[in-house]
Amino acid sequence: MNALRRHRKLDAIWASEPGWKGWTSSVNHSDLGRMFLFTAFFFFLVGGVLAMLIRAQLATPDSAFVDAGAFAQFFTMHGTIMMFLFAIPTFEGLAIYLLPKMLGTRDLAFPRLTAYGYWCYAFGGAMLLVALFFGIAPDGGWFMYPPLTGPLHSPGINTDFWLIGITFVEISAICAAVEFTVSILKYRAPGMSLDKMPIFAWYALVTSLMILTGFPPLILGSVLLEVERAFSLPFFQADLGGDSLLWQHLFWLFGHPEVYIIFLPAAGVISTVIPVMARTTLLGYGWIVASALALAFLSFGLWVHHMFTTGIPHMGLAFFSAASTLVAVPTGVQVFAWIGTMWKGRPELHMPMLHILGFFVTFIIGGLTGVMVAVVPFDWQAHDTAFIAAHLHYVLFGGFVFPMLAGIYYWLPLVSGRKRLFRLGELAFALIFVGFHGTFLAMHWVGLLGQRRRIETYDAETGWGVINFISSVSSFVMAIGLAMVLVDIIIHSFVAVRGPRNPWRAGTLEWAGMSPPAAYNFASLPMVGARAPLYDTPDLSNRLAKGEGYLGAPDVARRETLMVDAASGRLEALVIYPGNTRLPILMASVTGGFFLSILLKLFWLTPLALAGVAALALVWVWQLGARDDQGPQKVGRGTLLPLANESDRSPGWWGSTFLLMANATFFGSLLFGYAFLWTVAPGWPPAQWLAPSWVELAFGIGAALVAALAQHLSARRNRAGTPPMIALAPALLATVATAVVFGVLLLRLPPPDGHAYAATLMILSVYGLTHALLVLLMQGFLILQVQCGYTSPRRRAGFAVVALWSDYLAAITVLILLAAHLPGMIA
Ligand code: HEM
Ligand SMILES: [Cu+2]
Repeated sequence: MNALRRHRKLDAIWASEPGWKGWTSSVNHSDLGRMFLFTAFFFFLVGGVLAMLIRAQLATPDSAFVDAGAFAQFFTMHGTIMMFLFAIPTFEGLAIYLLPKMLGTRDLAFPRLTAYGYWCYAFGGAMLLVALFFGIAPDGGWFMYPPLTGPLHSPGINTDFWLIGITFVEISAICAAVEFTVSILKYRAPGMSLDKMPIFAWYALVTSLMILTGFPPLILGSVLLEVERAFSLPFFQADLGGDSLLWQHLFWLFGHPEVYIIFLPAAGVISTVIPVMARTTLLGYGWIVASALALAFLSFGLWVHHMFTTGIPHMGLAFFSAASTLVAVPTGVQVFAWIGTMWKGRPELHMPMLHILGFFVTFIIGGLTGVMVAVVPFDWQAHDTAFIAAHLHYVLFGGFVFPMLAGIYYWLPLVSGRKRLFRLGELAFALIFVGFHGTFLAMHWVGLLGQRRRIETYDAETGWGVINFISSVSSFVMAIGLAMVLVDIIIHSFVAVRGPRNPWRAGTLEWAGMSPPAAYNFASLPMVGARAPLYDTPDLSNRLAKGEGYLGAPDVARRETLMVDAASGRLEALVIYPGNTRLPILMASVTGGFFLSILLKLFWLTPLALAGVAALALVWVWQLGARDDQGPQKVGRGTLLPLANESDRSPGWWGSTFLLMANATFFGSLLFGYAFLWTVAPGWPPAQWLAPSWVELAFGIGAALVAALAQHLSARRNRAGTPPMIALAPALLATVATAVVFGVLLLRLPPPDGHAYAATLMILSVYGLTHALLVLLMQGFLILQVQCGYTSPRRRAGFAVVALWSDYLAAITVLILLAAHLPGMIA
């Protein structure tokens, strides 16, 4: 097959539908990555306009440009949009677009999930925009502290938009994180062992693991606060056994790691761009990976430094203060590795490099003020002043926006296949740089003079007028610069001339495909033997186009890629992807129906929407089944591989594993909340207990364990070729028994709106019941598959997946029942 015929055939298999249809049915990562980035930049614009409104209001003393209520919505929505609808989605979009190309594969692990995540993000973001448009946007600050945001002080719908919209958007972050983790570990080019992975993939892996463990506490917090607002269960109300500090703990358990979730991808861009611009290799690859891991690990122990002024015990203050200053160490390692890389090579000052220099200056200043506020006595002075707002912008703008601008200019020629025509970018950079420092140096200054953050006006006597005026004028200079970048990109996309394939002469695989990239990325998949394959094999692109790699003979019309061993990169299996479908957008709409039903208090709709999601999920999974065994498949270069779905460790198994990791953090945060309230909240222990029962405890734990064991037994029987139903039926029955135990627990609880104790137990039981029902659904589905001939000793992937979930159910059942019964028995 010649290169042109190969291209035509692959294109026919992989292309999205033309026109409008393609937007809603594409599951291709290049399309979805671009859609993510486009939407995220749109939100950056909205957030930027809000920032301009804030700065316009603060420019002069006694300003009456906007009133206090609107101002509160503006700063809340600015912070919310920038953190949740711009920064995280920009990382997601960039990684969705780039990762498969860098890793040498054809798509991410779960293409339909990519699309589902995008639509959840788009719909959730739209909900917040609607609120802003109608003037009913959230106004309690981006960290939403109760009791201000509780039912008593914020009775309107504003806060609900935040809690529900952000939870909806978070789904997309969890989807993307599961997807990146599995793709990076399992979907690489053969031969790419972990130590040959492009550095950006390492950062994306660490970031994804952080999302999986960092976002669930926030999701939990939002769920609890929304439940408190909608159904009066008191989690954060001190007079009913709750504690508003619980929110702060849950929020900052997420919020502090969030800063690194934003910074690490940016560091990944910097580590990718600097060596190429300096015409050398990255200095200290191993050290950089180690320090990224160390940062991730450390960041989870630091959340309390956002709460230094809440009356934490002195020992705690000392510990968290020391830990916070310690973060400077791994960050420093990376900064020195970057400087060393430039030292080693011969840096050229191309456009991306300008923004990297902007990053260095800004981020280092932000890091220094960060060490200042890690020192408790200073923080007591600076807390909630403009100084903190300025510090956070130095870190976020310096540590994220500048690197992303560098990344845009670096990868733009790849995306468009063109080269830049005018030198607009250089001027834009100068304006952004000067404008940024003018704005926020001034804010440090008035902060030290005592200006609090989030105030909408101040007296002329304060003497802050001139400084604020400088800040506001500078911010408009910055805005002009940012607008100029936009114009530059638009001109580039439509007017500029065709450029060479690999203009920066980079060594990583994303430059080895066509330019602009084809829907299938590579005509055949490379065998990788080095960290920079294009330096090793300069004619790699042509050889891949000629079909010298794997999967270069598209005889059957199906989307294929390879799966490898996670550590060594040895070939393991052939993966077949689903094609274009509108299932993801449909499922995201029904998911949206669920969230809307709660927002608008249309509770009759809630169970309908849930049933809809479950039904669509079953269709989704059913489509992956096969009626007969395929056996080993030819993947080119004389190699035979089994299908990924004919193994125990299928993509679904890997996906479930990491999804359960996020789920377990959610559950762990819930137990943490229970223990936290128990130890510090006023009014514990409660007057009224659940009547504890040894029988229930033993019966529930027994049932859940039997279910898990029988599930494993069914997998073993199926693999051995003996009928699995004999074990599946008891597994199903034992799961029913587990569900009944949770149901009984729910009915026996003291009134949940009376005390936080009963409220927390209620959430725990609902969590257990939901999981029992979920496992029931899976078992029922598996039984249906067995009955319809969709399983065999070879086609056994489903058994391992259900076993994983029923193990999880057993574990949480034990913990929930112990939490419910033991305290009462001991007391
Ligand atoms: C585009 C240039 C930007 C300007 C001019 C700007 C300006 C401002 C101003 C004036 C405030 C209010 C401070 C106060 O209330 O005292 C603010 C708050 C905030 N900004 Fe920005 N900002 C910009 C970009 C960003 C970016 C890129 C991020 C994050 C990725 C961000 C995140 C935040 C957050 C989290 C808050 C706190 C909101 C709150 O207090 O609830 N900003 N910004
Ligand atoms: Cu922090």
